[in-house]
Amino acid sequence: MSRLIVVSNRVNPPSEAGVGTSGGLAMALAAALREDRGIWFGWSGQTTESFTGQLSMQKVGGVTVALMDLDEQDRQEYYNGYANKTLWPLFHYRVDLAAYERSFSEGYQRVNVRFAETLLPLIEPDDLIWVQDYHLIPLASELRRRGVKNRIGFFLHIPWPARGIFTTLPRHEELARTLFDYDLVGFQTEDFRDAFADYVAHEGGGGVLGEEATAFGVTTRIGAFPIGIDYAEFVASIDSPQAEAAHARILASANGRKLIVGVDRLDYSKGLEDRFLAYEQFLADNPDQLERVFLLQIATPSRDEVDAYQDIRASLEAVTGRINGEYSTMDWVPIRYVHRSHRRDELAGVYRAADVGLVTPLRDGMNLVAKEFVAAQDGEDPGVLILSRFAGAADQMTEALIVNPFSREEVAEAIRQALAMPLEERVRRWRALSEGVRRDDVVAWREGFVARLEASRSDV
Ligand code: GDG
Repeated sequence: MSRLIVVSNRVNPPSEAGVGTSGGLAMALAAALREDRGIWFGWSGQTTESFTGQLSMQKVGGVTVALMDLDEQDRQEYYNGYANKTLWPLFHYRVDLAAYERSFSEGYQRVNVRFAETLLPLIEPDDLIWVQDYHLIPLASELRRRGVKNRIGFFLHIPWPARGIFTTLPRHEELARTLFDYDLVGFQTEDFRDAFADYVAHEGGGGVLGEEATAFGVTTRIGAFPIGIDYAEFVASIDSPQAEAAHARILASANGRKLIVGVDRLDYSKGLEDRFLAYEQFLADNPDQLERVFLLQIATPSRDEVDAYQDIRASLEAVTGRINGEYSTMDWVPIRYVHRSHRRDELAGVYRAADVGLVTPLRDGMNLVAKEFVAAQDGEDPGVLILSRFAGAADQMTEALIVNPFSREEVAEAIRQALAMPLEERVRRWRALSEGVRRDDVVAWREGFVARLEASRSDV
């Protein structure tokens, strides 16, 4: 079997002790890399005064990790710039927030060249190369330009937007063209794959036939590979002392009140402000529920060097303060807003304690929190998942209460319905959901993608 090289912007394999803090994606990729003596290559997260191109190789949790530093200008133009101020907002339909600055696209290109040149000496003829996410779309082109003939796959973790949105990107054809230097391009859902196919047909002078996409005179293979969580690891973490402690602490502080939980990176795509307003609507519509329920929102700090993230933080704090000011009583606060990161196993305990999981992003590639929430429930007395139709996860998780996150009325009504749902219906919905989350886990995702990539050379 070929060796696997995973390339991503940041590299975060689980450390020996790390079940508590590392993510499911890291766990699943690490397992593959350990099995196949692979390499995980990416940016260290550190910057130096000028770029050195030096590689630091280390073994972390049995995985060979190859890290390079970038320089400060790279961080500003590539990471904070093109990745997080141009592509992220655009691919999440926030054209109003997308910044088009020439220095950003130059920085993006420069860093992709740096990735290619630094990675090049590590590549052996039979390696499979798997590039992750929107930071590195042009990487295959830069590798091909340097003579790399290996099979290279790409997986987009975020949505592929509708054609009318993507075409607002200056020089969008150039970016789209670089995807055709991959042997396989994976999307989270059929919808995103179809949006890409639509773009290709209208803007690339090509079309899609089955799994083959042709545009700009080149053919590649495309497919939907919905990502999952590391189900086994996540379920096991519920029995950890940290999860049990978090669970007990919340139940004690809930004082018999029902718990609605949200866990998200503090990001405008996650729809937190709309969520809070919908919850306020629920309180206004259902006065009998006052003091009987509370919303715990964990908003993990994220990208705080970017203005839009500082703005969303300020406006959320204002909305929380206003709602709490209006509704709180001496011993009840309707929203507990926690702007802090937590251990992964603590989060498992938090989900487990909840009666309702409120997952209402305005746009999301997949949304793993929805899957974690389901995995963490007690099957005898499960909580109810409310899920945005604009999360990729809604495609698979049809037994959730699916809502339009832009409609306060609809989300407020779903909260009411979830809190009132009889045990039998909760169990029935949860069984269907948890079966899917267990089966379509992150290992299935990784194996499905890698197998398709291995096969791709011979048949395109
Ligand atoms: C992107 C796409 C796609 C959250 N707070 C803490 C913490 N988390 C963990 C959650 C979950 C993960 O982070 C978040 O994953 P999501 O899928 O919800 O969202 P993004 O970060 O936006 O991820 C998304 C994903 O890529 C995978 O393809 O699903 O659509 O946007 O696992 O539990 N983990 C720890 N501490 C925290 O405070 N340890």
